[in-house]
Amino acid sequence: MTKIVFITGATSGFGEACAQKFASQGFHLILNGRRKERLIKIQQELETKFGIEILCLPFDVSNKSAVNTAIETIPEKWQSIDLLINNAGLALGRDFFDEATMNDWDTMIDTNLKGLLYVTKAVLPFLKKSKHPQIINMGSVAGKEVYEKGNVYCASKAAVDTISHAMRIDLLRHNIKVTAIHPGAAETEFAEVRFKGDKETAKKTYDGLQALTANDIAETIYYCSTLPPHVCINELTITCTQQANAIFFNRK
Ligand code: NDP
Ligand code: 8X3
Repeated sequence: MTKIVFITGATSGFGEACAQKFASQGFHLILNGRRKERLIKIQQELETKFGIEILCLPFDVSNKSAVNTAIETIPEKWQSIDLLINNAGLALGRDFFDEATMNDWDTMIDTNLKGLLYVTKAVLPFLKKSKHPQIINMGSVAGKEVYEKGNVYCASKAAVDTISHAMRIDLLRHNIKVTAIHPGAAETEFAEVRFKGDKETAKKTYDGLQALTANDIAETIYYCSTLPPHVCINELTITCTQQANAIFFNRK
């Protein structure tokens, strides 16, 4: 088989855009997300359009045994994974530290950090067999600067930043590239999830901004993963022109 890319959180936003981009370039895909029906729809669309093959692996990345079972039982022909994109993640709530809920905190830490660790650990035995293995972790500008009411989401993404550096160092001896991508505001389902279905509040996130799109991120990830074998982008921060970092915006 040609190259295989494993994408977590592929049912919408950055993950789905990456699936589109890599499929259009002839890669085979393993797609994860909890919403199985969306995965199947994407699979049917991309297999028909681009003549590539897709394996759907619907599981919750924060469920350690579900992660291990799904990945350990990947059919042999799908085991030669070259690129893992750890993208699944979310923010839940935008509340002061003293007013935020413990459940939201647990879900963010379990998904954004522990989920990334579980998936990576399970996929690594396959990645190590690739000639040119790479892991791309989805961080955020929220992991670079803390903003008001960002508390645990920011902390979870700061942890992704740190663990990406750690992986780069510890996996160096296996010649595995590790790249952390830190995007600023991008218009996906992210804000709607954060504000728990409140579309009006979600929309305000992007008021007066020409925000990044999911395609901007997919193009960037594709670039980072198709460089010559001796070149590794260790981390990359990307924002729209109207955003300087997690705090400073020039909204019109
Ligand atoms: P979306 O909400 O559009 O996509 C999130 C994806 O993650 C979905 O496919 C969702 O699938 C999946 N996901 C969430 N929880 C789980 C879980 N427990 N197990 C498996 N999959 C899960 O948001 P984005 O595309 O914007 O977000 C993708 C990543 O980018 C996240 O890590 C986010 O923190 C990060 N990010 C987003 C930014 C933005 O402004 N949009 C900026 C910086 C970083 P399903 O619900 O089907 O499980
Ligand atoms: C998503 C970007 O600024 O909303 O990670 O936290 S932000």
